[in-house]
Amino acid sequence: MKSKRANVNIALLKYWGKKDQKINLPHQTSVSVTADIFYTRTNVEIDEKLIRDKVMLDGKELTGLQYTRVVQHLSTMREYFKRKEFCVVTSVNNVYVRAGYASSASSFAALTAAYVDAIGAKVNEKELSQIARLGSGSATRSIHGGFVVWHQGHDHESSFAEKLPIEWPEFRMLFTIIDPSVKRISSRIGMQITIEKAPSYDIYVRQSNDLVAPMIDALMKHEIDTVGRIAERSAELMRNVMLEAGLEYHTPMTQKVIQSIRSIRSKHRIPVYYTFDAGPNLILLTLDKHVDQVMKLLPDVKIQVSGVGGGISDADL
Ligand code: 2P0
Repeated sequence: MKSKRANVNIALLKYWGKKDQKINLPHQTSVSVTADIFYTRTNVEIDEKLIRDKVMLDGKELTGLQYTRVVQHLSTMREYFKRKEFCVVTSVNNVYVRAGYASSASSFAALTAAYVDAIGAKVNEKELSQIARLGSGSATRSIHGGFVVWHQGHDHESSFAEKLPIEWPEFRMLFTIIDPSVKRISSRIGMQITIEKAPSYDIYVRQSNDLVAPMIDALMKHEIDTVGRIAERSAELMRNVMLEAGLEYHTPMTQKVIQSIRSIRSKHRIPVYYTFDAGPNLILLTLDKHVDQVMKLLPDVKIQVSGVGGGISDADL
């Protein structure tokens, strides 16, 4: 069965908060790198005989909240393209779903691309990223490969992702599996709680947006130390407002591994940095030539190494 493949992406500058929940309009511009090891493949078949959508995920028919979220995005796309027919969605994930790795990014990017393909609409990548955003914010960035900026914009038209003109094949992401259990509070809910409860949320937004130009500049120059330092700052700024709102996604083990990363950097002079999403697992940022040494220095941490991945592509399912 033919399908569309979308890879997960890791935000080097984080998106954490919506100005408009209906269209996932973010409070900040974010920058990401697309990973090549975790991805979703999705097929969509339009079926005029169906009276409701059918969604198969990893061999099981979806029900409940997950089903509702997929159907909401399908309904949004039907409205957008002025279509009526229901469809069968078949999707396979090879992502640590809901462990804090952005499975919704690859899922909604693949679903968007597969639906557009199924109805035969002619849509360019910019528009595809706008439509993917309506399903899940981070999905807007997974349309593209490489290093990507999601311009926050001020409405549907101006909020889209764009691939940056950066080739950096030596860049590596090391996905640690510190705690693979399902996270307690989804990002969607966590963001809302943060906006409502964190007193310094507005300051956070300004500090976050101030990092965009320096991050893009450092990526352009392949300066791993600057990229790593800014990525850590972005993640820690996000964590500070989460904590202000009473949200803690880290475990003691997360903090212990962060200390190890800092010590590897200072003692061994290895450029390795960390980032994290709304979960306990860290993603380490380094270069190809340092991967073996980093893994040797973290013998107790389960790690999966990823290079830089491509954008939406055709794949067999
Ligand atoms: C990011 N995260 O920039 C941030 C950092 C998690 C922490 O985007 O509600 O699943 O679907 O727009 O995209 C995860 O949030 O949230 C996310 P919705 P999403 O990668």
